[in-house]
Amino acid sequence: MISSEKAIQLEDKYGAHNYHPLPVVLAKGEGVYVWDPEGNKYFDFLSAYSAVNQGHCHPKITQTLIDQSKTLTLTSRAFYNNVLGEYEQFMTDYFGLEKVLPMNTGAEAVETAIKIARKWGYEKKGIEENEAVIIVCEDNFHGRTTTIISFSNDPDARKNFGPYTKGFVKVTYNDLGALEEALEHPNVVGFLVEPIQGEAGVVVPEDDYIYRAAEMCRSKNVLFMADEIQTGIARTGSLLAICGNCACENKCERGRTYTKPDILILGKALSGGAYPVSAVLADNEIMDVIKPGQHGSTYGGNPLACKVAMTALEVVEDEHLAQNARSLGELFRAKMQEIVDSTSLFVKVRGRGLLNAVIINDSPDSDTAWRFCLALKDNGLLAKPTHGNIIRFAPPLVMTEAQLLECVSIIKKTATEFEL
Ligand code: IF1
Repeated sequence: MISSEKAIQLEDKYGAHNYHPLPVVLAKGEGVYVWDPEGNKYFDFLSAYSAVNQGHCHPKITQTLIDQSKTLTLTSRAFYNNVLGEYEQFMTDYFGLEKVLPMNTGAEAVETAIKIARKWGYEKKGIEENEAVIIVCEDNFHGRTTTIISFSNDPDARKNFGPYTKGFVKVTYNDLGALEEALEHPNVVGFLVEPIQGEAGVVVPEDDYIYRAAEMCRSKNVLFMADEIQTGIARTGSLLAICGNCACENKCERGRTYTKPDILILGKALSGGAYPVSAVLADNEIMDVIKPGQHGSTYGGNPLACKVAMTALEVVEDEHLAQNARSLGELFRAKMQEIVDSTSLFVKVRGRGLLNAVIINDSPDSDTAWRFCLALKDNGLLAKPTHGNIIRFAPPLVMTEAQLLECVSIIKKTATEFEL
């Protein structure tokens, strides 16, 4: 096996420099752990940006991948395959919407949702051609395609990638007044929102924000479009973050604060990290605006993806990952709060379920969060700064309480030793 040093050199020399990784090379993963080529073991506190909620190389998911890869992997949608229909039934049952459109990556699913919303706007709402508007939030992150970065306000994501796609207006996140005002515009077809803003630094809105935003959209005949790519699949302590505080797992009773989205966007942990799988769900009334030839993807809906996703979702249910994320999340924030109170390094811990962040007591332009992550790595825990002085903590949801407490002591030890 090549050394860490060699692996880093090769990426540096032959790969585009579109990332700035922490200097650690991962060669193996199992559950909540990853190993480098030299055999050092780490707790993974990023979970591939919340794609491996089910843990690294989950044996059931891996087995499904192996079995189906020996049977049939890709047919294209020029023909039917014997898994897609079963998967579509499974998905619509699981998430409670009538139809699903399968894609591969998160950004593709967001693009799909945008296309569906616009088409619905023209064909069902009677908006004049090319005039549809979608409301998005300041500091959103929905992916990297040309259209999606057109409505980003992150200069790195946008600058010199223009000309930009039109038809988006931005409102302040977690501000119902701003949304209400934007909804007055007669050409609005949808409101696209992250139930918790991930990339912005795990920004958790007011408890009733999502619920009320969806109600406001409904009253204006505007589609409520939930991007649950990062927050979904049990990450925040319920199957979907829009389940709010209801006590569901998967067979959810749809508690009082559950918000039914008009368009639900999923990706990442839909496959448990084994394969790129994304999906858009909506009821017939909305999904049926898409007709043959109007949207698709070579790999979307392939039998390998469908089988992997079904197993990945079964694992979420069988292993009670939403419940585990919920209870471990509460424990994590309580323990981290003690560290926040007893050291000067952190200002705040926030999050929901196992999607959490700590804010470092330094300017957003400082490299303190980066240096702290390097120190954490040296102590056996991998996390990554999001925006300057914020560190996201998002371990796989298969973590045990004992493992979580071990991680908290690593963070505490690192914080105590750390020189600002
Ligand atoms: C990268 C963050 C996570 C997402 C939401 C769509 C997508 C994402 C809410 C697109 C992707 C990623 C991609 C990753 C960094 C990352 C991220 F730091 F930006 F916020 F997860 F924490 N909607 N999120 O979070 O999905 O096309 O990537 O499959 O390296 O850019 P994708």
